[in-house]
Amino acid sequence: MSDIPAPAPAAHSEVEHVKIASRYLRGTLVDSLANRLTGALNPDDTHLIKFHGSYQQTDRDLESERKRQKLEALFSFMIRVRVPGGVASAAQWQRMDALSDAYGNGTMKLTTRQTFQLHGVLKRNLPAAIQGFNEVQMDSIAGCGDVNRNVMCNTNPHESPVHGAVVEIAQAISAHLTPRTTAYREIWLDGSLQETTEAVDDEPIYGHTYLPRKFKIALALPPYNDSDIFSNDVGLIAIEENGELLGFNVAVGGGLGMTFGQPETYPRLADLIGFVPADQVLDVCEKVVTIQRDWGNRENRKLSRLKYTIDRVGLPAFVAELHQRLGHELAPAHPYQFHSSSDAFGWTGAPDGPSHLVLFIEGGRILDRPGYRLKSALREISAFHTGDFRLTGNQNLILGNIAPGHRARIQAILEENGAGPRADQITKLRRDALACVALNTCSQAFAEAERYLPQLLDKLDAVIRAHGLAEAGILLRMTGCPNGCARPYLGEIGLVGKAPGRYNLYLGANHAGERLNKLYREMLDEDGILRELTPLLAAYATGRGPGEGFGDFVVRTGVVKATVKGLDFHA
Ligand code: SRM
Ligand code: SF4
Repeated sequence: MSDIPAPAPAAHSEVEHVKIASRYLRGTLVDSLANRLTGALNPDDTHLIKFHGSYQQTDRDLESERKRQKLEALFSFMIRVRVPGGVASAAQWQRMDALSDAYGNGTMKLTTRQTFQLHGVLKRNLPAAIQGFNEVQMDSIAGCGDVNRNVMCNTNPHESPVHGAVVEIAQAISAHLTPRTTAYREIWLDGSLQETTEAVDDEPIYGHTYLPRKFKIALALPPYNDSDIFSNDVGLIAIEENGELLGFNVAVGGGLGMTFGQPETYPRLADLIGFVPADQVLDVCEKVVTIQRDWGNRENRKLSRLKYTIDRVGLPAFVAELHQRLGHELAPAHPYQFHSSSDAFGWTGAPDGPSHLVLFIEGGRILDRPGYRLKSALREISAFHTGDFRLTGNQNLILGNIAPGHRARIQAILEENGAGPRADQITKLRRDALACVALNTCSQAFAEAERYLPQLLDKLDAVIRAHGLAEAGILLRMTGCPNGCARPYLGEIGLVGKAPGRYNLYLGANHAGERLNKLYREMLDEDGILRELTPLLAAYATGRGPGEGFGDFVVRTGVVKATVKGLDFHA
C-alpha cells in the first residue's frame, strides 16, 4: 500500500479522542441515559450517540425565552432510522407512525437520504423508541456518525429483475458496511442498560476510530439520477445490458458541505473512475472506505471528507491505491445517460396488475393539518396495503406494488383526507422542490427552510404560472445553512440560508445532477429573491431551446459560468 501519512495522534480532533476512548461507541452513554437531573447527555456522549443514529438537539424557537427564564435548554433527540434502498414494509410504516406519536413530535420526516427521522424524543424515551423500531427489523445504527450512512437507491424493485438486483446490492452494501460493535444492542436493546463486561468488539473494516468523517454511497439506474449519485463519496451507476445487470460505473469523491467564509471548503461532484462487475462492487466500496479510513484528515473535520482526501493526494494516486488494494484495475466506465434527478409523480403500472403511486410530500413531512390529513390517510392505507412504502431521496413517498384491488381504495382514502396526488393543482416547481429541516430543530440553521419554502413557493408559483412554466421541471432546493442537506448546489435554483430571512442564490446546476451551480447573489430577502428570479424565469420562458433546462439556460445565456469541478465552485 502507498504510504500517505495520517496526521500524528496529537493533532487529532476532539471527536477522534472521544472515539478512541469510547470502547467501540460505548462511552458513558449508559450513565448519560440514567442521569435524570438533565435532559442532556454527557458532552462526549453527544458525539457518540450520532453513531447510534441520534442527535441531541434543542428547541431553537424557545431558546431565548428559556435563557431569559434561566431554564436549561429544552433538550430532545432526533432519531434517524435507516432504510437501505428506501424500501419499508407496511408494518414498518405503521410502527414509525405510532412511535412518532408516542415519543416524537407527532410527525415523521422523510429525509433526502431515504430515512425516517423522528424529532422531539426525550432522553428518557430513547430506549423505548429504538426498541420499538427494532421489533419491526429496523435500526438506527450508523444513521449518523463517522461511518457509512444510509445507502441510497430509488429503483423500483418490482419493475424488472435488474431493478430488483440493484436494490438488493444497495442493501448488501449497507449490511456489509454496518458497524459490528455490539454497543448498540447492549445499550438500547438488551433493556438492562448495563455496562458490558465483554471484551470490546473488533471492527474489521473501520477499526476502533471508525472513519474520519461521514461516508455516503448511492446507486442509480439510468436514466434516473434520483439519488443524486454524484454528491456521494461513492456513486454507483448501474449498467444494464439485454435485461441483465452487468455491473456499475464507479464515481468517487462527491460531497456538498461547505462553510461560508472558508473557500478551502467546497461542494464537489464525484469523479467517474471506471466500471466494476456486480459481484465485485462490495469489495470496491469496502476498499474505498479503507483508503479514506487510512488517508482521511483526522485533524480538521472541515477538511476530512473523502473529497478533500482525493484533492489532497490527487485522483490518480487515489485510483492507483484503490487498484492496489483491490488487486486488479477497474475496467473503463460504460456509456450511460442521466435525464433527471427528480421523481416521476403519480400512478404507474397496469390498471389490472400491480401499480405504484409516487406521492408528493411537502418538505418530506408526514403530518396531519386541517384539510390535509396525510398521516391519518397513510395510517389507514398501511392497515391493508400489501405492497411497500418506499422513501425517495427527494423526500417523497412511493406506495409500491399496490394490489389491483386496492388502487381505487387508496386513491379514495387519499382524496377524502385532502392528501391525493393533486398533481394538476401543484406546479412542477413545487413538486420537485426540496427543503432541509433547518429550524426549529437543526443546530446549524442560520435561516428557515422547510417551514418557509412553501410560502416562498406561493409567490414563485404566481411567477411561474404567469410565464406558462407550471409544468416546466425546474429544480429548486433550499437549505438553512451551507451544509447542503437538501443538495442545494445541485439545484437549478439553490437558496442557501446565510442569516435569518436571508439567502444566497445559486444558479446553473443541470437537471440531471451532473453539474454544480454557482453563487449569483448574496443575502437576498424574499423581495430580493423574487426580484432576481422573475426576469430570469421570464427570459427562460421565451428564450429556452427545445428541452433546455433552466440551469442550462442560465449558463448558455451567460447569467452564470458553468462550474466544471468542485475547486471551481467559488471561482
Ligand atoms: Fe445533513 C448535518 C439533516 C442530508 C450534509 N444534517 C445535519 C444535521 C444532523 C445538523 C447537525 O449537524 O446538527 C441535520 C439535522 C437536522 C434535523 O433537525 O433533523 C441534518 N441532512 C439532514 C436531513 C434530515 C435533511 C432533510 O431535510 O432531509 C438529511 C438526512 C439524511 C439521512 O437520512 O441520512 C440530510 N446532509 C444531507 C445531505 C444530502 C445527501 O446526503 O444526499 C448532505 C450533503 C451531502 C454531503 O454529505 O456532502 C448533508 N448534514 C450535512 C453536513 C455537511 C457535511 C460536510 O461534509 O460538510 C452536515 C454538518 C456536518 O456533518 O458537520 C449535516
Ligand atoms: Fe441543518 Fe444546514 Fe442541514 Fe439544513 S442544511 S438541516 S440547516 S445542517
